[in-house]
Amino acid sequence: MKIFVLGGDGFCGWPLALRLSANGHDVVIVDNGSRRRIDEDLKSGSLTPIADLKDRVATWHEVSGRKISTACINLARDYRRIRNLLVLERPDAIVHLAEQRAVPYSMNTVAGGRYTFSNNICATTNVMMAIKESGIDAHLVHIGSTGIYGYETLGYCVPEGYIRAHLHADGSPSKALDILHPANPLSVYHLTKAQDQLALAFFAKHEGVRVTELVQGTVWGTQTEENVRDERLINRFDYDAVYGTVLNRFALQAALGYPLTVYGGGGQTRAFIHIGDVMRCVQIALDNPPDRGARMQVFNQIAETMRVRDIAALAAHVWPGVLVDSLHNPRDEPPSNEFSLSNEGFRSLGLEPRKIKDGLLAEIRDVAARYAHRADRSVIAPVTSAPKRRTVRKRPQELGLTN
Ligand code: USQ
Repeated sequence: MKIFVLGGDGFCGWPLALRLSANGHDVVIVDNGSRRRIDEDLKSGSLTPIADLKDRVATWHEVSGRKISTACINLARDYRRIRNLLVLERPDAIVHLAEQRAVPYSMNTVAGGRYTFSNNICATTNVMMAIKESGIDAHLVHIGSTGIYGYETLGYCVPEGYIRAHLHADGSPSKALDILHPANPLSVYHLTKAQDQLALAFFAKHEGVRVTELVQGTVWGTQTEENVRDERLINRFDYDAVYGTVLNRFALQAALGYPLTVYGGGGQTRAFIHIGDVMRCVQIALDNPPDRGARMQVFNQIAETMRVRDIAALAAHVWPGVLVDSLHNPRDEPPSNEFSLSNEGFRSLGLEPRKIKDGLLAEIRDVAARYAHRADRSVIAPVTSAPKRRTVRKRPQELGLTN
């Protein structure tokens, strides 16, 4: 297949481009370098030394003999360029990861929120408009977020995309309908993912675009089989308080002897998936497109759910002696919640996702230890406008972090 990877220079996009190329697909990366520019603005960066995109694809050609093409296009602004590229290249599938993906970036400043909103919404809409106008029949695979379901305890296992609703109005008989599961976003970033979902459903239903929505949990890990083939192919590893996701942050903090930054009591339950399983899920989705005219297909792309403090407990096993800081939570989120989601769709198609306990922590432990000397400690503590509260520093056992 010819496959476009939109956002192919990013944390999930780069290993995905390599995996698809290794699997024999003809890959085109479309990326405008925005993630690297945000690093410069935030004065932070990847723990691992990431080569620029030109060198990355040249290295891949050198080690694999396979070619990946690139195009620098701002999808939110350069509608004509993406449309013309679709007309020229006529891809069979498009994987869309070209969105600003950090919750704190979308919430810490008005500028960050406005950028996230306009960039994400316009990019997704432009891609769908361009598929429609170019007349191609590309399968669009979009990466969503489990955060659209909200972080309040729902009391049931969240199904994949649709929920059977029994609607009552003005005393008339109830009507059963399959509707998109209600969205309850808590950040501007998640708001864009919720709005994307509605737009994707619209284009599937009314314009015949074949759409798969992958509702993805927090991704952890760094390297895949392809990234390890040469150090110049290494994936990025974010550990700063804006872009670093919780498990990768804990790994680097432990490697530095920095206390783990558990926000609040750590009762927040989130969905997680290892980056290797993200690769598998996207390949499965590409192999199983919906029919033209079918409603948007939705998979929950998760392996498991865990509380933040249970993740800290696991880290304490891997890095004995690590301390934990129970910090005032810089985020506006419920202090604790239960969260259960179905991942039956991918399981029924053969995915057996790996769990955090399955020994995979060794990979991030090794990457964190190897590149710890490059870490900038000043970007680890969260930036918050909330009044300063006392940090409680404890041994994991004192926070009930044993398992
Ligand atoms: N947290 C800590 N300490 C830290 C960092 C985070 O306790 O040092 C907590 C946060 O308060 C939050 C949880 O860990 O409750 C997860 O935070 P995160 O930064 O690892 O992930 P999140 O902000 O939820 O966003 C990430 C990705 C985003 C993706 C999302 C999936 O950046 O692109 O959509 O995970 S989901 O979690 O389902 O929203």
